Amino acid sequence: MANARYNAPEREKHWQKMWANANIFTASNLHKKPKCYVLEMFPYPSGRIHMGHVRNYTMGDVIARYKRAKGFNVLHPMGWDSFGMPAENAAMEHNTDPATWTYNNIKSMKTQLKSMGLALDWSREFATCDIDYYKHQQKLFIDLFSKGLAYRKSSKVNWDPVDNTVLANEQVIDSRGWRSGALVEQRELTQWFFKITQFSDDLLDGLKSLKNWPEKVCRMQANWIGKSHGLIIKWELIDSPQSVTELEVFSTRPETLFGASFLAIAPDHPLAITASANNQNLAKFCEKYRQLGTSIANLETIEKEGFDTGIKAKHPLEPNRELPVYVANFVLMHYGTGAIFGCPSADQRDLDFARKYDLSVVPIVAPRDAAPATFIISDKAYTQDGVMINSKFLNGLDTKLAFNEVAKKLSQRRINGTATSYRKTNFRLRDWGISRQRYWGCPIPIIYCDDCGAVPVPEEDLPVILPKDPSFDKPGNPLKLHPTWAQVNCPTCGKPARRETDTMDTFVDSSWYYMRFTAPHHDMPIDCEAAKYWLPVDQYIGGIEHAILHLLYSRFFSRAMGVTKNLPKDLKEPFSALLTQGMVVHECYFKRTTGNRRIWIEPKKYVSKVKAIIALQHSSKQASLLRLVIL
Ligand code: HQ5
Ligand code: ZN
Repeated sequence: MANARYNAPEREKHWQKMWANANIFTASNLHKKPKCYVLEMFPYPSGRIHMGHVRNYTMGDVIARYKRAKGFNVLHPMGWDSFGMPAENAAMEHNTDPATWTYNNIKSMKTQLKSMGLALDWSREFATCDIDYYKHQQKLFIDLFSKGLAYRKSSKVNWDPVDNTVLANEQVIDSRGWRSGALVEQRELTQWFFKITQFSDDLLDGLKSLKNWPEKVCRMQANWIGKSHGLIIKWELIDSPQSVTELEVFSTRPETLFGASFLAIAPDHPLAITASANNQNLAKFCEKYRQLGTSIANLETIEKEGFDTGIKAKHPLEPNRELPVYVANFVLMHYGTGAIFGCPSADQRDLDFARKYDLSVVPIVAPRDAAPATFIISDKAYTQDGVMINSKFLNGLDTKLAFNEVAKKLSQRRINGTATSYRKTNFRLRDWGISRQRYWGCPIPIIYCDDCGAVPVPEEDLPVILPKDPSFDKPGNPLKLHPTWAQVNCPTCGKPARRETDTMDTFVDSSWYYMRFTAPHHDMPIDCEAAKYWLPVDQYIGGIEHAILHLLYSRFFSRAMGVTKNLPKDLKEPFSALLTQGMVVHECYFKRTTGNRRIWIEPKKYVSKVKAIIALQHSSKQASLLRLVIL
């Protein structure tokens, strides 16, 4: 009946049933046809499918169907990124347990996705909180540990005092926890790290081969890795405490040396600590900024503060000039050597600092088309390349050339017979801290013994399973508070020992799920044959919000798993083509409750009241409601 209306609910159901019965979307690992692996970023099971998911998964569906029609053997799987804080918060709010909440959400979201009739191979479905998934992740962790790619160190972390957990720098917004809204503190904690920096160069080089990635994403990753070439320059100190006679400074722009007017060191630099010993005010200053901490992200915006240590440094190229040494809040200990020389005319941060503390500003680089004699710097530093001025033997040279000239000159310089400068490559990328003080994550399979130290759980004792009866009554990590879960005997000596109670960052779960889809029921994490057949993913689709972390962590995992031999070495790049759709967003509102926790308000509850809420926000002294626009 050509004129009958298409009865969508009925016909869709009919065809979905036909497809399911014929298993037409089930991919075979043994096929002569050329393969095509289409994947969209798998969802957090937050409760309901969002319009953003619909958009994302429709795009993949169109490609998967097209490729199938073109005769490809198509793999188009779906699963659930199901560990993480939302489940724990929901458990606390609604008095359920995270597993029940999560699996219920998965059930209803799966029904929603199914009703869309997506061409998905549901036989490969898994959730990262399935024991059968995370047990393999524990094996991967132990393999990484045995190769030195997972290690423990003490470090300063962002601590959210409301959610009682560590936050990544990216999760700190305006000094507050992204979820709780609480003011973040700095704490020193021993944590597990993945050694992503071992691959800094390779991760950067690999970007060149990603011809079908958006240029923007490659650029963002390159900036994140932040490779820079510079010079380490030793400065002789005068009036310095005790035996400290020199200070090593890293600079990517040593050609600006003649414009230097001060040196600055980080509040936790060893020299700052030594100098604090007999200077109480300095000690107080350092302590304040050690506590507050500074992440790379908010360097640009913080008010620059410094403290003059009274120590002086001899200019390496002008022995008669002495520069003051400050402790400054914008210098980071973990970047370069934790010490910089400030050249105000060529760096905005240094200029702000110099204006505040009345230090000299000498222009040393001028734009190529400027008249050097009249070129001045007022409130804006000239940070670009150009022609050297006021710089003795460098005058008239291009900045790039001047870099080499300075390097040459300094390399001839000696203090007490030793070289005083050398070239150095520096990276901005840091190792990946994966410890989270939370229940709903993959347990880190380590046992601490007083005699044997950190011992990996023997493979035959895996998996380390989460206890089924977590209590969220008290703040803190339910695994740590659990009466028996952590008690265990040392696998090496048999004495009573304790389990690691931290769990892994959920980004670990999503760093290898696309590999697991190639053989989701295999008894090892990866079936290398299946991986060789299906990988890399031919088309990956997901939100731009994952341009850096998830996509970089995945590229790290494929490399690290090559080292541990869990994956063939030549599968270094997991996604050969990438499409980053924008996210579907709208304004959303949070309510601040007692305990400073933020609670999301459902749109239907405020749509008619939006004006009132904004008004309340402006007038209320307690600012009980705040408005957030998620970009
Ligand atoms: C969108 C929205 C919401 C979502 N589980 C992670 C995740 O982002 C992905 C992992 C690989 C790390 C898009 C989003 C992403 C996909 C799944 N989305 N608009 N999960 N409002 O559930 O476009 O960009 O948040 O590609 O849906 O999103 S997720
Ligand atoms: Zn022991």
